[in-house]
Amino acid sequence: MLTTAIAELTHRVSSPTDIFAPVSTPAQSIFELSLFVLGISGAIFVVVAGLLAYTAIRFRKRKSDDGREPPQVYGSLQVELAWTVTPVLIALVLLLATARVIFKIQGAVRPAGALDVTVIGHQFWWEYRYPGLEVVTANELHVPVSDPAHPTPTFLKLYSADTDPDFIPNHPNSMWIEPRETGLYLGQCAQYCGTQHAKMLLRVYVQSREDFAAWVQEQRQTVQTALADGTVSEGRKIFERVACINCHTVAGTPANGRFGPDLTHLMSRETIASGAAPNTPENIRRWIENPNAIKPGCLMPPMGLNDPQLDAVTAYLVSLR
Ligand code: HEC
Ligand SMILES: [Cu+2]
Repeated sequence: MLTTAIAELTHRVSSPTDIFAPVSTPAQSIFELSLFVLGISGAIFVVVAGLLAYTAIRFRKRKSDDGREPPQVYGSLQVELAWTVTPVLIALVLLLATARVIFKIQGAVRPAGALDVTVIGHQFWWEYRYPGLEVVTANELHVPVSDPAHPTPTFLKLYSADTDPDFIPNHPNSMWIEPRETGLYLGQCAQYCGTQHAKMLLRVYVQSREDFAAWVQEQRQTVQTALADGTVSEGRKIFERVACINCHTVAGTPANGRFGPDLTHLMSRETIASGAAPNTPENIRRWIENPNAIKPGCLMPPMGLNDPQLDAVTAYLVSLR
């Protein structure tokens, strides 16, 4: 009751990354737990701070004090038992409540409609691979909304492409989400991974089941580049000649690099470079000319293309829908 009221209230004024407005089942359980913990620690704070304030005022130094020390009390079994047993009991309650939520989330049964996504954290962008669906994309994760009658949660396997000391390389972590409201949700890289860590946004698009199916359909189509267009085919030639293909994949072409984002359906994304810039032809051109101008320290080098080459490569990339 109380938690829904608080969620309701904060939802109206929420930022896209508001921890007080959960819309996914595990997030809701964690939110309820955090309110419980906050409640208990808040009560302890009020009691302790209240006693402290009372004591400081009630027993303050007065003119009438005779300067004698108050009676000193050593080794009271009752007092010592009370201040040992009470905190132990409180800590035990918090521990059990937390363990319950952890086991509930980790032990969730996987319904038949669950979706799998492999998430790979690169410096400084996200790779998403949908193993069952043959879809690969970057930075913008699309998942279906889950309806409690036919749950379609998303199970994520998380890998790190680099050797982040907090992550064991090649040892996947896993988590699941079950969003109940469509919309765009923003996330932030949570492990400091280098210069461009701050510009490593992740965007989660929660879509209705039909919209998600349509998106998957689109992503599975092979690209039809308008090769009849002179500039586009010229751009493709340059793209395949100047090492872009060592780092980028465009399905159905010789480009099969995995170091940078998959560009097969580049134009289906709203942003480039992990949310660092809106995905417009001007920004793509600016990006290829000098990635560091948009994202200083990112791991794509400027490729030294001249103006006509930049125009041609941009025309080719813009044709990748
Ligand atoms: C050394 C590897 C490398 C080469 C060569 C390279 N790129 Fe990249 N590219 C990257 C990396 C890494 C990123 C991701 C940067 C980030 O977001 O931090 C990227 C990002 C991009 C993006 C943005 C994609 C998105 O969805 O965010 C475009 C477009 C792009 N590269 C085009 C090109 C073109 C065109 C060339 C050739 C002229 C090229 N790249 C050459 C590594 C490379
Ligand atoms: Cu980071």
